[in-house]
Amino acid sequence: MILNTELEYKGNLFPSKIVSYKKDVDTLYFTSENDVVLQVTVERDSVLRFRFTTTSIFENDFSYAISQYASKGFNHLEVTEDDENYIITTSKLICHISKLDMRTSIFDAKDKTLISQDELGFHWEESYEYGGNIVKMSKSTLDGESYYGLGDKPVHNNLKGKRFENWVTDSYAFGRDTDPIYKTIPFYIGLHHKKAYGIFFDNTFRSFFDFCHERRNIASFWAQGGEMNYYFIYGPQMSDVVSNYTDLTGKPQDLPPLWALGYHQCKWSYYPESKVKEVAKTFRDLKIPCDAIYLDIDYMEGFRCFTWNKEHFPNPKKMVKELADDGFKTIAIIDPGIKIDKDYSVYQEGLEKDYFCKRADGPYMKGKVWPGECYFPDFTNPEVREWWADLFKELIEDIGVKGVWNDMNEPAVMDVPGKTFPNDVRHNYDGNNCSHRKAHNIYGMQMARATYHGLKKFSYPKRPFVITRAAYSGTQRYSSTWTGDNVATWEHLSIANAQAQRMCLSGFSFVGSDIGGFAEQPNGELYTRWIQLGIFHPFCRTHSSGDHGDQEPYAFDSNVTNIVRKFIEIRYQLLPYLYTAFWRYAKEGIPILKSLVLFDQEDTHSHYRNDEFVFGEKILVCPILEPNAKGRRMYFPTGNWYSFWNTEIVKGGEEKWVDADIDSLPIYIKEGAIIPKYPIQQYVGEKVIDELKLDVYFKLGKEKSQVYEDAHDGYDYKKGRYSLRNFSLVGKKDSLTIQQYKSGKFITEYNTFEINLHGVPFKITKIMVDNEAFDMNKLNIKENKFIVSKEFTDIKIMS
Ligand code: MIG
Repeated sequence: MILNTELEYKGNLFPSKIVSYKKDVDTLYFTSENDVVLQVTVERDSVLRFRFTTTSIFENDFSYAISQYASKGFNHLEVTEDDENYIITTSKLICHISKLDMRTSIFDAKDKTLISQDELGFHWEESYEYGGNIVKMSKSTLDGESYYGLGDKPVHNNLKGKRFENWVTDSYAFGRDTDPIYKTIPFYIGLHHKKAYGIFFDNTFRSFFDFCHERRNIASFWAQGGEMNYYFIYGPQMSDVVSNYTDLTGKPQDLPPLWALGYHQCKWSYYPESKVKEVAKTFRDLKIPCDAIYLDIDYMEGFRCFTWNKEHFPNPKKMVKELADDGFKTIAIIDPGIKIDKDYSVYQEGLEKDYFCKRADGPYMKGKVWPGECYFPDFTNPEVREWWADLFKELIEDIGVKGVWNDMNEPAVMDVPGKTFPNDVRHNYDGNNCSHRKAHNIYGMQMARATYHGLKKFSYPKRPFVITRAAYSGTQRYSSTWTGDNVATWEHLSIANAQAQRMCLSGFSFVGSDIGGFAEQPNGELYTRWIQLGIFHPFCRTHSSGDHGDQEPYAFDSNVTNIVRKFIEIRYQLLPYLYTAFWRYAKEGIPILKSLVLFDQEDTHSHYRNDEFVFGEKILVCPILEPNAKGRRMYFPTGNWYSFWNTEIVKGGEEKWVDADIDSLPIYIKEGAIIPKYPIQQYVGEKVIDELKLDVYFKLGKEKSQVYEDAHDGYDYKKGRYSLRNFSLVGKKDSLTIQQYKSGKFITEYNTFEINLHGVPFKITKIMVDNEAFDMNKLNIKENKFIVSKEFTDIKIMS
């Protein structure tokens, strides 16, 4: 027997001195004496990619995360050298690469300050067990540096002092600090001296991040295989870091249909058909707005995907149609496990076509999930993805289901250690055959991708809607997501708040939690507080496990129902505002929720704030996270903020007590904002929008607002059929001017705006609309309201 202890115990290895350097347009190659090659690609002036090999040859360059639409190109690139370093200069960055050991330092090109510096830099350990390397990177923490990001980690906003693992995991009833959980988003943001940068470690193996946990002034990351391959993304604004990361890994490829931003009702499970209809009817009877209802696993025949239990759902097409007639979109769950059953066509086909995952030596990957023993499609095979997409034909095109919910796609396997596939399972990985060690973290993402393509194809000309539990960086291109199996506790309400903010900071804004908690049962108060937060999450759905009782807005007492209704109504009124925020996210990668640190990184108070966030551009929200609260203390960012409820003005830059009894929530509007509102509807499209309300909040000074609209579904908006209104507001002591500049070819149904002025500090005596005097008899003086044509370009309100 050969005991290769020499190989096993070599320990950390490092690049030695650089012996050659080569430049190929935007890519530079540095080779060390011991055959390490560092490849630096200038993606943009503010984005550099670093890639290392230790064998002088790189692997095939393939990534599921990077979007084909990622922006490329830079204004300036210059490579120079001095005695110690190669020096790469772009218009935004200066990067030093040490000739001695390949360690890098990155500086702001403008003011030459240090942004990021390798400590040990790249190093590796050979993997005795699997071959290849455990690849590692360590960087020095700079003075006062904080860390953010990493997807769905259920922890405090600021990651400093903690260590994390990335391995997509089914985590029923996870808790604060449980790690890892459902998602792998190996992207973090560093912030120091008011400057932010990001690092995206695009490696799908099990990976780790340590932020000053192991060693006090060191941030490090490593993975159990693959390449050291990371992107450095400079701000200095954090919002630019996030938008550049999102540009790199992709924005949603389509806007969601507007109904998907409405309220969704879910349960494990609503069945039979009569139950589904009863729930839908109760919503309508009680006038609680709702756009979508979900069918969890029990709609299927023995949990076989793409089948129906005919006893409980004798005529799914009819049911789906009747629900649709009442404004409900039906969403159905589809899991990855395909039941081993020789009479089941999906199983037969998968077998015949050789589409199921196999173990290293050839047998199928067999695992137990809800249907019993299953095989699992290899979604990393492009042919399998196409097949999978086509399986949706009947469900979507014929039956009329409007959205698909992908669950258990970590992939989750029951009753086995690790709760997932063993490491040796083989994957196609788009022609880069590999084991599950490499494919695990992207398996769920590729399932969501295939599902998305199916929906896109069969929903046409409508837009697809997909929701997934598992995700890797880039999944936001295809799908929305939820935070998995949480619990009905106050602590989980605060976790949901942190997770939604963190996901938004991590490029994935279409996110929400199971409102009220999935496991266990909330009391009316907790449910109410959760709805109050949930209406401000981009994805807004109540979901719970059936074992724990009812969890509809009407399942508590009538007081709860009334408050919950009031808040869901607020969401429906704010739909044009949320849709505009979504459009900005899809276009520019600007997160829909902004943690205070992202909203105002200059203000160091914001660096450790957890609870408050800005919804869209102008609405500050602070959830109530404790029982029996009559209010709470919250931090107001700099500037003046109007109470949403009574337009009282609060001066920011400090922490203050705010009242918020059970029927209220701290919601504040940034001064100068123009907030668009639709009427309350029971579902999107219930009413013709015959007027757009604009809530205008006076400010001494200037402020810009936008309203984006289109047909709310379909693809015409991609051909220019959208309506974008840019408003600019200028307030002075004795006047207020609002100007509108409109672009896009879409013609909104309404012809007028109802303008509601808030906080105007003078008595209005005269209004000019496009240089003509407005009939003052038409001004509602008590409420400072009036109606104008939607075509106006200039309104001047005077004392
Ligand atoms: O093993 O489909 O997170 O939302 O209701 C549980 C049943 C499987 C887990 C999901 C949850 C869903 C449930 N699923």
